[in-house]
Amino acid sequence: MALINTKSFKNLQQRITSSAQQILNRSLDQHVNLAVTGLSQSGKTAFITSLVNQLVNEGNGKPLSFFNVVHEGRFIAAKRVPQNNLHISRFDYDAAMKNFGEEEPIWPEPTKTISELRLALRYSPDDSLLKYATERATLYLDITDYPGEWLLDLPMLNQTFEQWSEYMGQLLKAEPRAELAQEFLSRLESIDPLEPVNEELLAEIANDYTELLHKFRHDLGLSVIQPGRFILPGEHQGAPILQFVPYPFFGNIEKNEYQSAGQSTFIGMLRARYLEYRERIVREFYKKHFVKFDRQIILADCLTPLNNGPHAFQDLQQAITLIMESFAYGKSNIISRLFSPKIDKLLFAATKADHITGEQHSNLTSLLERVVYQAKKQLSFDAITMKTLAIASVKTTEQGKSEYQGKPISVLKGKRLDTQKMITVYPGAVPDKLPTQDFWLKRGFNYIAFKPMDRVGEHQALPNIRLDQVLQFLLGDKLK
Ligand SMILES: Nc1nc2c(ncn2[C@@H]2O[C@H](COP(=O)(O)OP(=O)(O)OP(=O)(O)O)[C@@H](O)[C@H]2O)c(=O)[nH]1
Ligand SMILES: [Mg+2]
Repeated sequence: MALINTKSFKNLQQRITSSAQQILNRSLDQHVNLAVTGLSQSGKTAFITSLVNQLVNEGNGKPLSFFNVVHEGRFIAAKRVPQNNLHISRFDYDAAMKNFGEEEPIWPEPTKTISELRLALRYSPDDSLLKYATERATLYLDITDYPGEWLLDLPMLNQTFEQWSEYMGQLLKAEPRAELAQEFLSRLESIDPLEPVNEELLAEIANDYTELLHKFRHDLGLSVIQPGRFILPGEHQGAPILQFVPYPFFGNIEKNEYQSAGQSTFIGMLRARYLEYRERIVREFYKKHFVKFDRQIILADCLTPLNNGPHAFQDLQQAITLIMESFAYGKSNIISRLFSPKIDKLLFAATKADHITGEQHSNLTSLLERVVYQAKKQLSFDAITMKTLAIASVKTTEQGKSEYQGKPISVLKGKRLDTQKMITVYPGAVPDKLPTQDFWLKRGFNYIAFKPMDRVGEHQALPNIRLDQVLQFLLGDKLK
């Protein structure tokens, strides 16, 4: 029998303990895929930048009081680590922070496609079982930024070209779109659908339609834009897969003529491209990205549509209903039938809450809740926890008191985005329910856009409203 001396036995014992510890640590490492979305300009880039900034600086200056792992002193550190998916663009945190660090801070540039960033969060587990097993654990957090417009396309997976065209036709022929769409629709109707397809004409018509969608979004402030990739094409810019349009004149063709029309005809080519778009772009996004998300935050700017009037606000409501179909995991819902998504927590955040005074925040939250509630009534949401918050990723205003007609009122002080001048204003009240006609007639509000006030360095935390509550809802249970 071989004898082991005491020293080498102790060494062996230490080695076994430390590798057991390593195995345990490894098995304790967790991973969360957090997806951030919202329509263009809803505040995605500002949000992700601020969220990462709060974590790497631990809310420096203004502690993250509602984020338990920090509040309880168990948070060790967060750092950026190389992302997993090398084929996806990197979220440009440094560029955004550089903007906030300029002498005259500016907002980050608009972004047009999907991007990703990975953080490693080190913390001490609180759970009694884990606490004795290891002193530290790591949560890997993958954050994905993608345009909310891409989710507007989900219903297309369930629609034939005819059905989709009919739905688009209803939108295009009704106000507020009808006036702008008139010329496009007349040109489209003048084309014989069974004539041989002319690629150049098709590209032109698709271009007209894309321009129209941009006008709906930017001139009228509308939100329901389909196909979503037409205004945010990502890597498909200029590709023929984006060159088709809805054809809302099926009354002009015999059913059997349409069915037998081949790809060499105008209508046949529209149908073929629609199907290609549906399968290659819409379905691919859900299969490749969406099914991997664990948690989702949907950002909604409710204030700009309120400024833009009743049509814009109703359109935002409709867009949110369409977006929510992607999270309706009841058995009969399209998303559950086609994919197996695993998102278990969904946060709706009304952004830019620093554009209104503090006592209006609860109204903004209730307003968004009402919008979401409309969609909830129509769909079934099993096994998904939802919450609604009013937030500001980067707080740009200070609140003060003033007097109006002998009564004290709250006011905001900040630098206007357009004139860059300091102003003190009362922007008005936010409705706590879906706005009535009376609300629109009175128009007692004007929400003004502000620019970031003070420069914020790389190692400072960006001022914000309720990002600690966002973190607690989305990650709190993973950091116990
Ligand atoms: N006051 C204030 N304005 C904000 C805040 N977040 C975003 N904004 C404003 O909203 C604009 C759009 O913000 P982004 O973060 O770029 O929005 P986005 O959703 O990434 O926009 P796209 O990349 O174009 O889709 C900014 O340029 C700001 O003017 C905020 O927390 N407070
Ligand atoms: Mg962006």
